[in-house]
Amino acid sequence: MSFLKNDTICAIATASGTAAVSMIRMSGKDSHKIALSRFIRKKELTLDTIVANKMYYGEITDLDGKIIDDVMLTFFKAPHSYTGEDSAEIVCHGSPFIQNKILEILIQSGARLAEAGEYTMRAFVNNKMDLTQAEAVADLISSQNEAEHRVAMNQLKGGFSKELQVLRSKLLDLTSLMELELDFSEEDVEFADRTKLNNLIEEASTHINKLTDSFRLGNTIKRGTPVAIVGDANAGKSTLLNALLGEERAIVSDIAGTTRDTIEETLNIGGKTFRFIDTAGIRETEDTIEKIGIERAFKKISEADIILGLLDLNQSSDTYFKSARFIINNVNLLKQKLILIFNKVDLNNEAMLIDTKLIINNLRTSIEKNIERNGGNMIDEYKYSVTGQDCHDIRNLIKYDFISAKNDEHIEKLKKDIAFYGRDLVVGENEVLVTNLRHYEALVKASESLVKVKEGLDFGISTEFVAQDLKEVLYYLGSITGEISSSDVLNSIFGRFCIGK
Ligand SMILES: Nc1nc2c(ncn2[C@@H]2O[C@H](COP(=O)(O)OP(=O)(O)OP(=O)(O)O)[C@@H](O)[C@H]2O)c(=O)[nH]1
Ligand SMILES: [Mg+2]
Repeated sequence: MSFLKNDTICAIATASGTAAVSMIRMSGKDSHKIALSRFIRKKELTLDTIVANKMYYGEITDLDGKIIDDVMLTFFKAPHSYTGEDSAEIVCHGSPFIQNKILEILIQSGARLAEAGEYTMRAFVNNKMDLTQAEAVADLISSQNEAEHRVAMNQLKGGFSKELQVLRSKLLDLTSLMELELDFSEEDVEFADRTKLNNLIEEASTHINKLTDSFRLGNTIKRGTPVAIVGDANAGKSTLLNALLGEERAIVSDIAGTTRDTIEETLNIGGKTFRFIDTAGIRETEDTIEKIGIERAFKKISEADIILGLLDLNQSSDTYFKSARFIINNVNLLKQKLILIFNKVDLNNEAMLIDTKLIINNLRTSIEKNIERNGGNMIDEYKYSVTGQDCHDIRNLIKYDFISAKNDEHIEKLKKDIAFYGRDLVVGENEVLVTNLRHYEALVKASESLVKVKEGLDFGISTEFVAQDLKEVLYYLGSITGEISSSDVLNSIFGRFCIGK
């Protein structure tokens, strides 16, 4: 897609198919002329008599003068339009034939079919919106629930851009303080007020961290609560994913190491959206590809809100308790929810009768250590509550389930536990959340550069170098709003839009 073209583009803006009415839009310097050339109404209309933002009723004709449809035509004058250019919108009857015919007529009269996202891209190029707002348009179109809609709307209204502006102005203060020092460096004076500098850095980094932290919730809203399915090879993880989804999504086999890459699927349980991630079984291996899969599994564990730790009852109890402890050692019980699932009850008649004392004895030390390690209070007595089928500890840190993934046994009960741990996603009126991976990554990079700035100052490194790191921070922030952007980035963003938007 070219970012400098100023020819006239056209597209059907409404969904494809038959509808009561449809809208065809045109944008670019010739859009008024082209629309007028095929439009007839009782009182003649010319380029000079057009009134912007007013709907005109009339007829559209083809190049031979044959009437195609009764339409409503609206003209917008630059810069007061979505794209910032002269543009026109034709509302016609929603037959696919009419829509396509009108489009064809516009193309025959000199317009060109728009590429995906080209309207919004033009809006961006003409400074009608920044990149975060342009991306919010795509989010808004695809939003499926209230929280998603709210976040996209806040972003579209410039909430996120404003946050970034505040951050930017803090950093610019910082830069000017430092540049002052650079100007005087010849005279070997330390001009800038170090306390003030440090305070500004502190403020900026708190601000950036607040935004990166919001990505966890933001991403959950956009893609569902992440639930990682982990455990030993052959524990039945892929079988469980299939059982949860009710379809044969992942490959299941009795060969250990079947799943190598992670598989993700979204599922709605009790009105909440979850994103299940099937991972490679964790085991010692020399296989390079499997190793990469296992590393990914660990990464997915750290990113998940809920962890389903799958234990294989077909193994000795020493083995599955060892696995359980291993899983506990790799999660943060104060931030993440863990469901330990004893699988393959069909092979183990005693399974449902596993003595809760046995579980406590085997896991208590690991659980207490986990809580301590993550800065929580020790629980004096790690107590269980077992009521009928429901087994969990009194603080609800871990729930326990006994299932047969293969035979679909007790899956509903497990789903209930998952739903229990799922968060209600509520977003405040003007709350700004980072939902976009591109923004998140840029913020993380900005934050890393800011750490370098701080270290540089602490270690008394020449201001010149520190200023360079500071420029990097500004660069990454600028890349979010699009002040600094490459055509590759822009193409990948706008390419994801539909045609007509
Ligand atoms: N009897 C019984 N077999 C099961 C159950 N769940 C899974 N299996 C079997 O266990 C074997 C391994 O299942 P998978 O789902 O591929 O296990 P996995 O954990 O995904 O294995 P990897 O991808 O290799 O890590 C298969 O032969 C399954 O049929 C169960 O509840 N009962
Ligand atoms: Mg598998």
